[in-house]
Amino acid sequence: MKRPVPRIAAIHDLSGIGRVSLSSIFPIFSTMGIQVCALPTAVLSSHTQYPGVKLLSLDDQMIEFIAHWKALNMDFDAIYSGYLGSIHQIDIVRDFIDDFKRDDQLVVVDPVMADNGELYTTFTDEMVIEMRRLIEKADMITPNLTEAAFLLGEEYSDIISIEKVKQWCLTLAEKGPEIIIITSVPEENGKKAASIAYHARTKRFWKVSVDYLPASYPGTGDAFTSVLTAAIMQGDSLPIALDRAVNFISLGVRATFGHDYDPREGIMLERVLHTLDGPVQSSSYQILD
Ligand code: PXL
Repeated sequence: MKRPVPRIAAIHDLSGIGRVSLSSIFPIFSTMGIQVCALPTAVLSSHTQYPGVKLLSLDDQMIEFIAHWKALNMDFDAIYSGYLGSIHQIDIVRDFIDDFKRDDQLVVVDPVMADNGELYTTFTDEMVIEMRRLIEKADMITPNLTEAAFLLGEEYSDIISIEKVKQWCLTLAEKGPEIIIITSVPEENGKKAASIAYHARTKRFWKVSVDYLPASYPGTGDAFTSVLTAAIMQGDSLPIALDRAVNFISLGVRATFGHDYDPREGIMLERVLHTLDGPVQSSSYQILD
């Protein structure tokens, strides 16, 4: 029988400072009526864009926690992985997906590893190669433009045509995932930022664009994929879920921008979370041919 409250296994880090990973995943999924079961990959004093970060990677504990979940016969309506604390964890997550796989389940891999053309400080070229193996297991992946370039071994440039992004989506879909979403695609000389979605079964592309604001907040990718995934779990179509996710982030950036504030803390989620408590209000997606 269908659960009254659907449940997702979230394989992400817990960072004490800065709204990334589990700190934003919990409030977003809870507001959207979905229970989060957290499998922490690492505990950090802050996310990695602060200097002097202290990181505890939880490889051994993950293996023990997963064994406990198996003994409890846990099952999940969706699985969602993000920031991983070590290269070894990529194999742990691959095995987790195999062990907990169900036919009617959504497996989301956000290949968190890079932004603005550069790998995050804790990531190496070897992890990029392993991440290419992890996305094969996913139904849906949500790389930003930089991560898509790393996954494909392509050169990153912040000037890229929509045609080329569509081609990247097709190549990524050949690796296994049915849904590819590439975010942070600059348009109109950087005046707009687009997110492109491709659904391999129906061979359709969608795009949602918003005005670009000159600010960058860590964790927006985690919040984006959380809203997108929760909306799909609630029954939204892919383009409507994309629309909700893009517009939620845009609202969060606008609510934050203009405050005298350290951008490393992330968007002020608490000021906009309530807008997620209800069905879609407006929509602006375009179908690409
Ligand atoms: O949202 C990306 C992210 C997640 N987790 C940690 C990070 C970052 C980005 O900097 O450092 C620990």
